[in-house]
Amino acid sequence: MIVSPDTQRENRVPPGQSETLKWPVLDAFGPPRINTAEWKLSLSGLVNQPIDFTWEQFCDLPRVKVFADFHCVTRWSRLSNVWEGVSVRELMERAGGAKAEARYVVAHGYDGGWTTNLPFSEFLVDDALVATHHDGEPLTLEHGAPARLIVPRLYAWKSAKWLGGLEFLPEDRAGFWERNGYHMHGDPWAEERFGHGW
Ligand SMILES: Nc1nc2c(c(=O)[nH]1)N[C@H]1C(S)=C(S)[C@@H](COP(=O)(O)O)O[C@H]1N2
Ligand SMILES: [Mo]
Repeated sequence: MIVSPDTQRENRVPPGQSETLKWPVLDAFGPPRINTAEWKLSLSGLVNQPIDFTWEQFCDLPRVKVFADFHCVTRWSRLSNVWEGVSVRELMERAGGAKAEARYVVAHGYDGGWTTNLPFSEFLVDDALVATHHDGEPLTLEHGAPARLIVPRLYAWKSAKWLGGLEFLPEDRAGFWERNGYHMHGDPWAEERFGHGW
């Protein structure tokens, strides 16, 4: 099991957050219906070998478990989650690695073009994965099934549910909430909730 470094802090609840034992559902448009026969996960843009995984191909990849906390910008934190899925490092290897110019990532959801952006250096870390399971159970549709991105070190809105694509870019490009004022980076320990111009 990979242990997310923030779970080893003495105080695991970032400033301005409160612990919740429940797991609230938050999204902009509600869940899309995704048929795994049609599902794909595409890695595109600045990777050496752009690739589309079918559901079968994705399920055949080596899997990891990650122990991590989950911090929502609406001020709840759910501690001690066990996520299971495919590490982003594994996915990047299958795409031949990123090109040197790749500096940012845009994650695309299947929910009507929803996106979120993050720095590549925050994405390619040991505790980031594309998860299919949470605490030993398959993800429910409302929490992002069949597969969602999990980036534990950033606020939860960067963890795209219903993940369909990862796009690698030379420059930052605001996603859905970021265009509406959310922070381009989103570090919960620095309370990067809202960005410039908010
Ligand atoms: N595709 C997609 N992913 C998304 C969202 C969304 O609207 N669409 N909302 C984000 C927000 S704002 C949060 S706080 C987390 C919430 O995840 P949860 O509903 O599993 O708690 O999902 C994030 N991922
Ligand atoms: Mo959120």
